Amino acid sequence: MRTQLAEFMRRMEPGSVAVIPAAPEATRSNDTHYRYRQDSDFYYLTGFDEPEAIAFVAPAHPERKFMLFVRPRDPEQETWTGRRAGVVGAKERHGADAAFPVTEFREKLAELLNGARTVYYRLGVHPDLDEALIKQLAEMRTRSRQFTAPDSITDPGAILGEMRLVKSDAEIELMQRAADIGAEAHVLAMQNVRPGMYEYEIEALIEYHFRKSGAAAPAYGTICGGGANATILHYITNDAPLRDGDLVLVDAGAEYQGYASDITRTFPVNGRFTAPQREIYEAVLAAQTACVEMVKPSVTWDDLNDRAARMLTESMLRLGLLEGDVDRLIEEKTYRRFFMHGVGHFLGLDVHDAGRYKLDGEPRPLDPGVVVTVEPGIYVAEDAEGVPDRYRGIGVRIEDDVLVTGDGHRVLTSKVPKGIEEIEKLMAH
Ligand SMILES: [Mn+2]
Repeated sequence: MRTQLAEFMRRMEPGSVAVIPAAPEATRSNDTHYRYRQDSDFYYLTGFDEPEAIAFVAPAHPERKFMLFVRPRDPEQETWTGRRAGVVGAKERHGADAAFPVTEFREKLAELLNGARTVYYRLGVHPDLDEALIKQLAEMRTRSRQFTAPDSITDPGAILGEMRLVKSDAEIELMQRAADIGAEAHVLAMQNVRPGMYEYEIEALIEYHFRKSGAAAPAYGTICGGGANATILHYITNDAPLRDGDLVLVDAGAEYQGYASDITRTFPVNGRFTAPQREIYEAVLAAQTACVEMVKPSVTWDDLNDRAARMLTESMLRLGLLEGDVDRLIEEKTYRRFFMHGVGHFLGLDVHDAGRYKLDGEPRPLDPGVVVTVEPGIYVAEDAEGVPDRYRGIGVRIEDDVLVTGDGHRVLTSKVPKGIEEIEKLMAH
């Protein structure tokens, strides 16, 4: 049995069962679908990558602790849409104690739930299954001489989130690979960008490297914003020409065997930073480097956010973007005019990964095995009022992926440079 599944069973309440469905296929338009992406919790527990599957987990059952309901083998369908493991494959290759066609799930549901005190199931994601489960529970309660219905439906996210948050050595290896592929792609972008190219050419170059390296896909929509487009946080249109004298902000990461990297670099289209670009860049780099250096066990998100906010506010004052008293500007979060997002997030199977940012309302200390992004930025809109002209339309973000280790941290994305001299040197060749 997969270690993740065994650990999940260990953490489930006594006398409970779990229903964990696969992600549905997503329609792109009419009868075409997006490339299939498995639900992260389902994938984490089962490693099974097909749609229309349901895992049923029953730790107290003597033989059938892990059941998979799957699409059955169907030679005609498989000719159209691809190979299926089927019920035999689910048992032989995916470790299920028992497997059935997914069409039999609902008729078996009463028998499966009978006697369990709690059923772990995430409501609100699969409306059809929500309805089937709730109806089944109601029916079992009316037939109480025959069935004992579970008392509660509990979200499995609390258990799974905490498990997913702390990465095993095997997961860290996959994340390092995702980070390497991502970092190499950013290096390629720096080496190949030229004035007159379009943003989508950089996007294509990066995603070409992802796929060529065996990554399933970008882990999120690749952001490639030249000039003032860099000041739009989730700019993914990527259709403008890159101009001589502008910066380009690239936020792109690969998904490798389910795990994400998330990297941002900002560099000059022509290979040389201008003085105003350099001033903003140095301010962001100083905050980013300081925050990365802080990452170690017991540090909290509040510590990191406070440090970034203070350093960036001091720089904004020095550059004339803000005026006033530094403590007051921080307290009133005035810096949010130019730094409007948090300093980072958890990273893993999801780009914004599972796991709680606060525990009992208190800022959570980071634990060894957690992977975070550190990504401060400064964004000065083209039409920003009351700012020096020289900074208008400049957006800079620098983002690395950082593993918390036993006594400090390891930067997973160090293969791509971020110092001004290193970037200019790389781009000069
Ligand atoms: Mn990020």
